[in-house]
Amino acid sequence: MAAHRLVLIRHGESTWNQENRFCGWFDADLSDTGLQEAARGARALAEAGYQFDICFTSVLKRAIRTLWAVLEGVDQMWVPVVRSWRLNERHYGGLTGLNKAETAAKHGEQQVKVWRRSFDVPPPPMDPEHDFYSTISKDRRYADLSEDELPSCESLKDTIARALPFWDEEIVPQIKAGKRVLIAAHGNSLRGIVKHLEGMSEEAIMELNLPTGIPIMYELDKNLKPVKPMQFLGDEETVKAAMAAVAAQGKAKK
Ligand code: DG2
Repeated sequence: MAAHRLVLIRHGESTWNQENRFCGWFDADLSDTGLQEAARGARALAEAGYQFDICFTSVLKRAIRTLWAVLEGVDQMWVPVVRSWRLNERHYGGLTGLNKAETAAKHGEQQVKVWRRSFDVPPPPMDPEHDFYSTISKDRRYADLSEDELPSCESLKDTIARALPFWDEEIVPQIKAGKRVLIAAHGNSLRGIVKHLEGMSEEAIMELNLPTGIPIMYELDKNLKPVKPMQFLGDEETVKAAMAAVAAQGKAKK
């Protein structure tokens, strides 16, 4: 029997998803398609009668705006929201801003898959000469991070290591207190949470690609173990196509 329900949503398509660029901690906004995806996700939640007591998101506007669109769509804009850099997308280091297909043409699709989906291989670090170094590393939203906390690149393992303390200390107590929780975050920060929740292996998580803007529902037991596989609130064909499209972003253009 499920004791709790948890809803996760990867933000709608961002302008940099649309341009197929590695985004990471760059603060790209939603594209028009992304806004529509978020509104569609909200409609699915509204039609199914979902209610939330508390929401969590990153400090990046593509996730925040998705959350706004969802809360507007379900008419629950009053629900408290907690933002944390610990739910940010993984930091894509020196790859930030590069086109994924062009990077695959240059370095090979296998290398790009390793950078995108391996568990513990980080992308090359972002050095101070990088075009987006100051924009990201000197942003005042990260002023309170210690030198050790502010990354120059992150593997999925690193992303999980900084997201888990927030999950354990801030999110878990809310779920256990019976609060209905919604988390709006990113492809890889959510893959990290999914890996943790499901106890997935490093190999299995490599193959998981989360679609943009489609709510994912978990039914959890009292120890927060899923009692069923994740359920997408969207039709099967759309979900499959969206997941395949994410996987294909790392292919070189023919
Ligand atoms: C994407 C994920 O993050 O990229 O940083 O480019 O979820 O914030 O759009 P998101 C990025 P992939 O790991 O799927 O290449």
